[in-house]
Amino acid sequence: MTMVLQGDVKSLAGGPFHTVPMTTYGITATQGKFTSVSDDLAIGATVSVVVPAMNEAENLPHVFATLPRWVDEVILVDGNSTDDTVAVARALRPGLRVVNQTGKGKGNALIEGFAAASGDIIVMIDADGSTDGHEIIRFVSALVAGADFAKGSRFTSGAGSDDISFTRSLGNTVLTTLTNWLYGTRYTDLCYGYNAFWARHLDALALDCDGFEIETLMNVRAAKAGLAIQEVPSHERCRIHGTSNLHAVRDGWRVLKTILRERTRRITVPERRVTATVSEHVAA
Ligand SMILES: Nc1nc2c(ncn2[C@@H]2O[C@H](COP(=O)(O)OP(=O)(O)OP(=O)(O)O)[C@@H](O)[C@H]2O)c(=O)[nH]1
Ligand SMILES: [Mg+2]
Repeated sequence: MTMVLQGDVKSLAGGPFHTVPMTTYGITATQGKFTSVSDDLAIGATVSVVVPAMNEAENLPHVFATLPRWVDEVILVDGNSTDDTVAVARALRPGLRVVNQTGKGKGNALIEGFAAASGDIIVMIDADGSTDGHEIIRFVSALVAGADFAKGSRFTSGAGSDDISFTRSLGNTVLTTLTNWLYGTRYTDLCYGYNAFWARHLDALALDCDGFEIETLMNVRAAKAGLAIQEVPSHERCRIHGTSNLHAVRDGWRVLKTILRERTRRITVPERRVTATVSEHVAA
């Protein structure tokens, strides 16, 4: 049986359609087009994948190979790479959209990529091979089933990490616990770069930071905005080639400051606009 969500919900196999009003699920219709995303699920929402990348040319063949074919749009946000990141990405993925990041940092890259995305659902994954595109279905399923924000976790049932060190794990646990205490959340993982959300919530998230604290900011703002958040089990792999851009102490400090500052900070909703250059590439 194939379930069709984000549109009317229909049973497709073995008989007449049973249509359930979309409002039952608290979602609105997009258009009459449905995409089959698995043997059991078809969705009416479009999906954009935003990939921040800085010198990841060697990893992109692996990363792009894991992306499901039903993804509508892939946006690579290039952080002024000095290797062949953009050329490799374009060769691998006809129709790829490239955003040339105007600022610095992963946070800035994601914000500019999100602003350029046209999908109903936005998924963020890393370009170093640590996040597996095959898991996108889990995030999308959580969203079409009713979540506003699907948050990857390496520390929930069925999840894991091949990569996290003892020090990072300890730091993440402390920061996650502090966040849960201050914001009444029940997160099992705070600093993980695999999330997905409905694009319509971008204004509520009002993202405005530059660095690796972006994931924390998203998690905290989603809670402050009262979004329905669902954790999704994810298995983090090791970066395949190259070295991490994250510095545990410097970036941990930025995360801590973000958690504390957000307690008293009112969110000002910025105008949603594309500030970076976007170039389309269609294969000949
Ligand atoms: N465009 C852009 N991408 C960035 C920037 N900094 C990091 N990234 C990308 O963001 C993703 C995550 O960065 P990593 O350096 O792997 O950091 P991390 O995954 O948090 O840390 P590790 O677990 O050690 O790999 C990768 O795809 C990077 O290429 C940046 O300034 N600009
Ligand atoms: Mg990484």
